[in-house]
Order: sequence, then C-alpha cells, then structure tokens
Amino acid sequence: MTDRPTAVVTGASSGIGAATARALAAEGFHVVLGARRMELLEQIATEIDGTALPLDVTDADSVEAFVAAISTCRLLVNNAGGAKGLEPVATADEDAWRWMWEANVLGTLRVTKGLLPKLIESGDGHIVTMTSIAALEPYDGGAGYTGAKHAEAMIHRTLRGELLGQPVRLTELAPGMVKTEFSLVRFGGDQDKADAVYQGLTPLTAADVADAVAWAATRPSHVNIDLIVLKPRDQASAMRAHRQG
Ligand code: 8X3
Repeated sequence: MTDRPTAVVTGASSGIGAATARALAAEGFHVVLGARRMELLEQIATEIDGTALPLDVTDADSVEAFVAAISTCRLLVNNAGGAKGLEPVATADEDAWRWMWEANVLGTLRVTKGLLPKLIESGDGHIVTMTSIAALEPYDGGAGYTGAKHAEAMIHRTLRGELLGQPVRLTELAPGMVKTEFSLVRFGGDQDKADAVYQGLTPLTAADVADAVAWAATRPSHVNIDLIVLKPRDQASAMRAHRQG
C-alpha cells in the first residue's frame, strides 16, 4: 500500500512512456507501468518504486486484466501506440494500418474506458493522451498514422465535453520530432532510415516531453491544460524542418 496518488502510464518500457514514468515518480506519484516488454518495465519500476504490469493495448483481454489489477487511479497517461511504415496511400499496407488503428485508437479507447470509473472515483482524475503533430496535420506517406492519431485525438477531445461536471481533467500532448524508438519501429528496425529522420537537427528528447506531462499534471485541480504542442526549434511542421549540412 502507498499513500502516493497513482499514475498509470501505458507504453512505459521505453521512450516517452519510460521518461514520463520517471518524471511522475519524481513528482510524488506511485506509477503503474504497463507494456509488453516486462524485463525493461520491471527495471524501471524498481528504479522508481513503481509497479510493472503486463499490457498489450491491442488485446482486449490483456487490457481487462491490466485494469482489474489497478485499485486506484488519479492520472492516466495514454502513451502506447506508434507508426508502421511511411508508404503513400497508393501502396498502403492494410496490416500496418490495422495495427496502427488497434494500437493508437482502440488501445487508447480500451484503457480509457477501463480506468474511467477509477479516475472519477479518485475525485481529482486526469487523462493525458500522447497524440502527435500527426493528429493536427497530414503529411505525405503518413495517412495510416495521421488517420489513427486524428481518431485517437477525437476520443480524447470528445471526452473533454462528455466529462464536464465530473472531476476529471484532460490534457492532449502533441509532440513533433522526438528521438526515441519511434522511427526504428516505423521502419521495421532499419537503423539508417531511423537515424536519417533526426539528421542535421536537434530533436526533442523523451525527457523534454515527460517534463511537459509532469507540468500539466501538477497544476492546481481547477486548471485544465487542454493541448500542448511541442516541436524542436528547427521543425515548423511535419514536412518542414531546417537541417544543417
Ligand atoms: C511522431 C511525429 O511527425 O513523425 O508522432 O508523425 S511525426
């Protein structure tokens, strides 16, 4: 048992999720970390005195078991998700699209639905959803991901109205270029392609994004930070960046 408020972070085994778990623990939360890679998850949980639980957001049974293992929840960070491929619509891969829809859209829906009663019950709930600048604009080759991120954002933004009158805040985080495993996953493990995304500029780090989550989560209860868009100084939009050399 702990008297710290509970924060649940999905996709917490690496990148923005892991950095967010660390930042929230530093702010006094007991963090429940969910992800598929248990070894990594348990290392981080031990480091921050949190709790690691297996979670595959694309699997309804896994989400159900995850939610059942959580007794209280004051803050939920919907971070699990990602992109697969960068093909134009003309050659879109349906399996990649299906996965992106499952992970980003239905995954966020399942976890949010499951934890909503506990967030309300806490009397001071907060849902942070990690969308992307891909939830704000289209870009070439990105339709599978931008479509899924727009849909995920709509779940989140719809709740902002549906939960009026309930003690739950909603914050959407929309990062641009952040150097994590994101591009490595998108390009199926091709390190050269992943590195090229960040070449010639200084991308955001996972800690930069986590810092924004921690800030939003520690404002007074009556203050709702609706949307934070973060990009590197050298990035104006998904398709427009300044690169050295
Ligand atoms: C990641 C940002 O621009 O690669 O969500 O879609 S982008």
